[in-house]
Amino acid sequence: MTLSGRVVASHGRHVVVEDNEGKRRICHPRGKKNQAVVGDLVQWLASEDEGSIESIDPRRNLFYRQDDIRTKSFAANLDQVLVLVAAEPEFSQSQVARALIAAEQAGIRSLIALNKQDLTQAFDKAWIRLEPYRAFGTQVLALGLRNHEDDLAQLRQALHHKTTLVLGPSGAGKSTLINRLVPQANASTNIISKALHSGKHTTTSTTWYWVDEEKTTALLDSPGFQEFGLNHIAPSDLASCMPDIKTHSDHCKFYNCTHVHEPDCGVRQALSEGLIDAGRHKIYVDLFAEMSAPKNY
Ligand SMILES: Nc1nc2c(ncn2[C@@H]2O[C@H](COP(=O)(O)OP(=O)(O)O)[C@@H](O)[C@H]2O)c(=O)[nH]1
Ligand SMILES: [Mg+2]
Ligand SMILES: [Zn+2]
Repeated sequence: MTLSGRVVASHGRHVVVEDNEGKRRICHPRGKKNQAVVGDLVQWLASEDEGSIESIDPRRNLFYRQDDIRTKSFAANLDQVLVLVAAEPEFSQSQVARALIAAEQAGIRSLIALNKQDLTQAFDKAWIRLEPYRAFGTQVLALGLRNHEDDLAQLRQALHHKTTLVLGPSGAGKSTLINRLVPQANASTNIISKALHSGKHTTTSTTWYWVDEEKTTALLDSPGFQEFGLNHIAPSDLASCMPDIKTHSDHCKFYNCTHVHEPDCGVRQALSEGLIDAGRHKIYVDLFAEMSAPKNY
C-alpha cells in the first residue's frame, strides 16, 4: 500500500520525501516519466530505508526556470515567489523581471524584498530602481536581515501560513533569511544531504524548510539565479506576463501586435507618454527578441 508524502529536496532524478510523521528518506522514481519536483505531494512505497515514487498528486501550479538548455528546475504547489535582492551587490533588473514573469506565467503571486537596509546610500538607490514594480502593485519589503534587533515582523506576516519559494542572486541574503526564520535549517540540510548521500548540499536544486512546528509555513530555498531562462514561454504570451505592459496592450491596432515596432500600438503610445517605464519596455523588447530567436536544440 502506498503512503502519501511531500518532496522536500531533489538531486538529479532522486528526491527526498517527508512522510506524515516527518521522517525524510530518499525515494527513486519508478520509470522514466513522472519526474517529481520539490513541493510535490506523492504516493510512495517503502523498501527498507528508501522508497519509490508511485505517483504524483495533481499539482496546483508548477514554477519553471530554465538555466540553460539542459538544466531545468521546478517547484510545485507554491503560494508565492519571494524575489530577494539587496542594496549590494547591485541587482539585475532583467533577472528580477524574469523571475516575476515566470511566476506570473505559472499563476503564482510574487513579492520582492530588498535587503541590507543598513547600507543606506546603496539601499535608497536600489529602492528607487524597484519603483516600476511597486507602481504595478508588487509588494516590496525593506529588510535588514543582519540586524538581529529587527524581529522581521513584516516579512513573517507576508510568509505566514504560506509556501514561499525564495529566489535571488548570490549575496542577496537567502541563506541569512533561511537561518533567521528556520532555526533548525542546518540540521534539516544535513538530514537531506545524508539521505542523498551527497556531501555538499549545494548540489541539491531546491530545499523545503518548515518555518513553524505546526508545519503551516514553508520556505523553499533555490540556489542560483543567473541565466534565468524563459524558453517555456511563447513570445506572444510575454506581454500578458508583465502587468505594466499588459495594461496598455488592449488598444493596439493589430490583434497580434508585438509592441516592438507596430504603428498605433497602445504600449508604445503609453511608453511615449511616460506611462510605462522605459527600462521595463526595454526588458520586454529584449526578452521578446530572445524568445523569438530560433532555438538551436
Ligand atoms: N550589510 C548587510 N549584510 C548582510 C545583510 N544580510 C546578509 N548580509 C551579508 O550578505 C552576505 C551574503 O549573504 P548570504 O545569506 O550568504 O546570501 P545568499 O548568497 O543569497 O545566500 C553575507 O556576508 C551576509 O552576512 C544585511 O542586512 N546587511
Ligand atoms: Mg546562500
Ligand atoms: Zn502593441
